[in-house]
Amino acid sequence: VRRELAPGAVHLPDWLDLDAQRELVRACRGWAGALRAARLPNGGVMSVRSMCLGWHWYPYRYSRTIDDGDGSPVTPFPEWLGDLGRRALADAYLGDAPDYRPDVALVNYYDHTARMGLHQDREELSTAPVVSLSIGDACVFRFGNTENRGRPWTDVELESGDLFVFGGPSRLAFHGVPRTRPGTADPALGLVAGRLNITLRESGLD
Ligand code: MD5
Ligand code: FE
Repeated sequence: VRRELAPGAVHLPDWLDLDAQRELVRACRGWAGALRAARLPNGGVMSVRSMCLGWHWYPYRYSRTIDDGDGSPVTPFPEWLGDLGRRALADAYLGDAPDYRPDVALVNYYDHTARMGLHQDREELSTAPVVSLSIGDACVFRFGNTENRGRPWTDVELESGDLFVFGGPSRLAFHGVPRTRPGTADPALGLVAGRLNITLRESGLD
């Protein structure tokens, strides 16, 4: 199945088979020590815990070192994730995909209380698509418009193994995760609880 929610916004449910999902859980487990709740400029703390590969993101910029933490270098972006991103784009855009060289992955972990408010992803200098992979508990994903945080939006259920690609006119759409669906993950994933989301991006930085 391939659903185009808006121009450039393509949902491929169940794109990753169970083995591929389990591999990603294993990889994320190796990186999990770097998960942290980012602090917002307004003093708030994000409920989603996240870590970065390639470039470090914190509200609202990229750096090469963990500038909102201990200052250590960011974990390198592995080549195999770039290959996965290129396969994702080719499938979502039916082969009509640009040369895609993602150099950032953001790993988001949602426990059963975590949410992500509506926002745009504007820190990247590249206009290339964002590839989003979901693993674990299902969630409600809110896909909004490009103008503001208000309506119209469309709520979509994202389940474990789903791929979503945001490119073209949808690249700067407001989006968020108003809730997850605790306990819906397949125990065979090896994820004890919660939801993982991995996004691949081209930073446009060097
Ligand atoms: C998540 N993560 O499920 C979401 C999925 C984030 C974030 O939003 O910034 O880490 S990524 C959804 C996304 C990315 C880029 C553009 C659009 C959606 N979009 O235009 O709707 O943790
Ligand atoms: Fe986002």
